Amino acid sequence: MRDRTIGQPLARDAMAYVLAGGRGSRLKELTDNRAKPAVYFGGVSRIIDFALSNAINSGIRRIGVATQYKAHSLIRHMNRAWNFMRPERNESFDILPASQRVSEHQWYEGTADAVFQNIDIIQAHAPKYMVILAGDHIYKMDYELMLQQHVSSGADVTVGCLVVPKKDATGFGVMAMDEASTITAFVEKPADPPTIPGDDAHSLASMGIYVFETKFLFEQLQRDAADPASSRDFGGDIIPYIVKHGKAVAHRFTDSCIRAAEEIEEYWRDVGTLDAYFDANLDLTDTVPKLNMYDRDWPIWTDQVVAAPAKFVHDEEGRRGMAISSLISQDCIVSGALARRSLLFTGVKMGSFSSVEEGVILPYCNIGRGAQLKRVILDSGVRIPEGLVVGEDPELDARRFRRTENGVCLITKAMIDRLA
Ligand code: ADQ
Ligand code: ADP
Repeated sequence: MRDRTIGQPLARDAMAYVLAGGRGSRLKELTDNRAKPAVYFGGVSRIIDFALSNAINSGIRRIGVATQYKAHSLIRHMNRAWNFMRPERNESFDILPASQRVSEHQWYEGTADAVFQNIDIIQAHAPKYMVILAGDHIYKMDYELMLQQHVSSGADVTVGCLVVPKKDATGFGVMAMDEASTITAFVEKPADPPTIPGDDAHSLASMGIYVFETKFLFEQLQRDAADPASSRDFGGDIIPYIVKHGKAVAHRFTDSCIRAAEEIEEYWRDVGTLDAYFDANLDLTDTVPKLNMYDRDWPIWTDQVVAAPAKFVHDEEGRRGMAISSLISQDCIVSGALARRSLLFTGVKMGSFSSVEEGVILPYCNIGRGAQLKRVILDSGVRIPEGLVVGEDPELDARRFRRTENGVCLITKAMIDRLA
């Protein structure tokens, strides 16, 4: 819970800085033309909406987003969805593409460089604290709690962390801490991750989110920029240095922000692979999903297009249009067709006798008459030809589409063009 005795929320003195430049290459063709933070999620949102909504819901009113890889779709989305900040109230929203501001390097070299190159812009907003975030995770978190811990512990840096199975920890920064939560060791992406004392099966992993006092962060970035051996990365360079030479403190993630008692587990997902992405979307079709998207106290803000309501109609032969355990967005038309355990994003059309079972159908797809799709992800704008069957013949599917270990098929426009 928030500590009310501290007085004025610290979030009002903070700037959130979202790192949104990574590709997310394990999402394969889904990130051929857009960065991972721009990938659609949960029927109406994009992945980056979660970090940005957390910032806004935490009370942070100054936000910067560093973009790099294939940023067009991401920038277009943020311009549409996130342009409500008011400079006259000391609010700001800056989109910061790599633009050779302090050096001849065309790109941000690493995550720390993506902040370093924009120091002058941050300084103009004069925040006391910087909350560095990643733009590619699905979770709800109150950053005010992390700011409060940062101030009361007197840390140089506070690192958000969570417990993960040891076998998954190789992809994270892994840390050890003492009883006062001071981080005593930090290794970035270790081949053999150290485990939590007394629990061989789990490790304490960095979420890649950090709180600094701005002045201290700038000193560290300048020191790091002068070090020719550095890769200019928070996880690889800045955090390990502070753990050794200063005071780094761990903040345990709780999605305690306004959780109903019956919500069972802490929810944080990386959705970095197609299977993880598919599962996290499908989870939302459960009767009581682990991630509550209907929480009016912690809304996930996004772009809302001007569109007609979703519509379910009988077709000309009298067959009903139906959706069961599914999320159907605006502007969808389900005509004499069936969607089961599926998500239809904005503007999806399903023709007569077609069916989708366990489908993640991104915006403006068109599913032709009689098509039968099982366990699919359709990229935005895909037109499924009449009568196409997917999910019955694994070998055929694997030849035509990208089929994952768990038997999920990703289908893109280019793959459909190759069928013709
Ligand atoms: P990774 O997620 O592997 O590890 P990285 O690939 O650097 O780290 O991405 C971090 C964030 O920065 C992502 O949101 C990405 O989109 C963005 N990003 C990457 N390169 C960028 C660039 N050049 N410019 C702008 N943005 C960029 C990190 C930490 C680990 C931690 C995990 C948790 O290094 O210690 O455990 O995050 O997921
Ligand atoms: P991304 O899917 O990453 O945004 P796309 O080029 O696939 O990139 O998306 C096209 C965008 O154009 C969609 O986000 C949507 O807003 C819009 N769009 C596509 N098709 C239609 C359509 N039929 N009607 C209205 N808007 C559309």
